Amino acid sequence: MVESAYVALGSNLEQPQLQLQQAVAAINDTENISIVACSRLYRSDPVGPPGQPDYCNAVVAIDTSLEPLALLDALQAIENAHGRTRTLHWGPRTLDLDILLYGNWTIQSPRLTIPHAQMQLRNFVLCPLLDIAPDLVLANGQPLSALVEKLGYWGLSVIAEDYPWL
Ligand code: ROI
Repeated sequence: MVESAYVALGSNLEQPQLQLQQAVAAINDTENISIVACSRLYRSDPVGPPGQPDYCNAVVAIDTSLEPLALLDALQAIENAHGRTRTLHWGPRTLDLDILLYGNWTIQSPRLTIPHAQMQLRNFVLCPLLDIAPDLVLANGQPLSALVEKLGYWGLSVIAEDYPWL
């Protein structure tokens, strides 16, 4: 059974744009995952502790036959390969890969919450998501476009319309 899912990418260390380009390629190279669409690439003001570098953010749509926890394992393996360590809460990171949506599934487990718990509050997630899912309606019945209108593009700028995967 193939599901469509959305994955958010974020990085603010060690050449963030390159991290994201390599991550998209790594996701697509993973068995049982293929990239269907990529958002534009954004620079974003950091949310969280001050004094961190700006972030690079994007969202990709994937098709996958992996179950949610297997997908999480695969994405965490890519994060780890990019030198991700989990230290400071909301601190800087080389690569963050978050599952936003997995089909129409709702999951509340210790390792995974779907839809992603904070996605509705974060324009650095919703604005790229809107690029590739303009007609998406969230589980609570709110159209994504209305949420983006409410949050705005504050603190965000587009740095690439499209980009080669590396
Ligand atoms: N801030 C921005 N702008 N982009 C992110 O991807 C991001 N990720 C995080 C925290 C630390 C909350 N801040 C962020 O995990």
